[in-house]
Amino acid sequence: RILVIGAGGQLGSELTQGLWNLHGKENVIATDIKEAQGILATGNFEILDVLKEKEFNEFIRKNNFTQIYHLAAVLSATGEKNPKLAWNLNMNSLIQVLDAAVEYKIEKVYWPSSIASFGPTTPKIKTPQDTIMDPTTIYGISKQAGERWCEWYYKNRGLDVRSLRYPGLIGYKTKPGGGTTDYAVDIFFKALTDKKYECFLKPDTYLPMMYMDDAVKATLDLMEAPAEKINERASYNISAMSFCPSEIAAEIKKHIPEFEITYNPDFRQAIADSWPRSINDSAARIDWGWEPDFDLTRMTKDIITNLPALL
Ligand code: VAH
Repeated sequence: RILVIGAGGQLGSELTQGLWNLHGKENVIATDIKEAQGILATGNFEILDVLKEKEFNEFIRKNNFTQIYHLAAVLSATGEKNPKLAWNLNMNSLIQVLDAAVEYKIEKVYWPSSIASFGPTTPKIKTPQDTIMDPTTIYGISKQAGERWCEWYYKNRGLDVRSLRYPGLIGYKTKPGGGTTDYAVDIFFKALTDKKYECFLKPDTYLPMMYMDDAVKATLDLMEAPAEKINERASYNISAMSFCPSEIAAEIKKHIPEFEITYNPDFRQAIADSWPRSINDSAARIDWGWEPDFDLTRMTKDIITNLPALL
């Protein structure tokens, strides 16, 4: 039985569906702090607040889970406005999940890290798997610290916990979730409804990105790989493409010629400028066969084709 914490979020809602396909709907319990929306409501769903330690541990004890996917977090931009909330949710909930996983002998745990673990002095082009990490956001600090906690629990408690440093994730099935890379999600909603978008980043702000379908595939491939193939127990670099706002706008204009983008950078520009431009994910490709399916052209076509039905 599989537990998903934070199933209602941008990644959670699509990863849950990937887990249904892989393990069967009846074997997945999706949870979040508020009622399920849309397709999530068609599966096993429960209200669960990971920060309520007693109830959480009781829930784990009585459900004999074999895997836990801990996705609940506050993202970078929101975290800068609520630093204490971000640290408490992102950090304390992870430690609690790791502890419960050891106590109740959970076979495998998944926890997402992020390119936000990197900072301004990290090499920006083809950022290496092992390199300087000086994150400048509370979210990034919680991801960098979380990676160290995961490695510690693997080495000192024998817990099979696995992690990916996601780039910006782009999915159209949920609204943007307070991330700095979420301009690349919002731009599609605005292109289809208003045919224009005011971007909060500069036109040439390159960031590593990945379509949600590839993020789900990577996560399931990582979790299904034999333990002996997993050589990174902090978190794996992973990416599919890098692009900037002017490039994704040009790609959208191929489908919606009258689409117009304007630029009005805000506090999120400094966050984006502290992150890598591109990622070296050769370790993931070598260790467990990572290979993305979607580039900017294919992703844009897929979203422009499928999003209208949801609007
Ligand atoms: C954010 N989407 O923008 C997340 C992600 C690399 C970015 O961590 O905060």
